[in-house]
Amino acid sequence: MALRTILSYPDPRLHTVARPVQEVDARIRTLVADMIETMYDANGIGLAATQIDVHERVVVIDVSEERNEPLVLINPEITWASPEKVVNEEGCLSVPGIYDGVERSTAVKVRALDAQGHSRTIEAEGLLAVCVQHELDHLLGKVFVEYLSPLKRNRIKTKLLKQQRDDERQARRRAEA
Ligand code: GNR
Ligand code: NI
Repeated sequence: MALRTILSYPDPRLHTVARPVQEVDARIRTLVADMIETMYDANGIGLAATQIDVHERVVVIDVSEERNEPLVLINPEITWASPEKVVNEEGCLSVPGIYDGVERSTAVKVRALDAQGHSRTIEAEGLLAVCVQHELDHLLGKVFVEYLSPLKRNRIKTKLLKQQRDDERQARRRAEA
């Protein structure tokens, strides 16, 4: 298994639309294992393949307290979304340090393949429903900040670009020392 690098907003690759997985084979199972490892390492509750620059419809999620119940969703599709919606505070591993409210359905049903390639249906509510919708957006090239006002989004963009420049400068200084 291996850790993969998570892309940071406003990286344009985060807006790539993922294509469906053709076959759940050894390559996909390696991808899934790496994604689970990367998600746990980053203390996230979910990760979409898009975030590690792999543009296939693969998502991993773990909303359990003990972080030992990984959920694998391959070619996920939302088959039902509740008309009832609620605003939740969201964050994203690709938008570090930024949290803001996003309106989502309170419950969804999802059909997806698991890591064995078996089709299954999941009924999600609460944090799992939020996370499923957040991850499926990533597969469509959508980051949660796109639900915010252009003013907020531009402030976030500027802040993260500055942070990335500062981080790179620091890394260079350390390399020279
Ligand atoms: O770790 C994460 N936490 C989170 C909190 C509220 C709403 C959505 C999320 S998903 C995020 C991990 C991530 O960026 N997945 O794409
Ligand atoms: Ni995210």
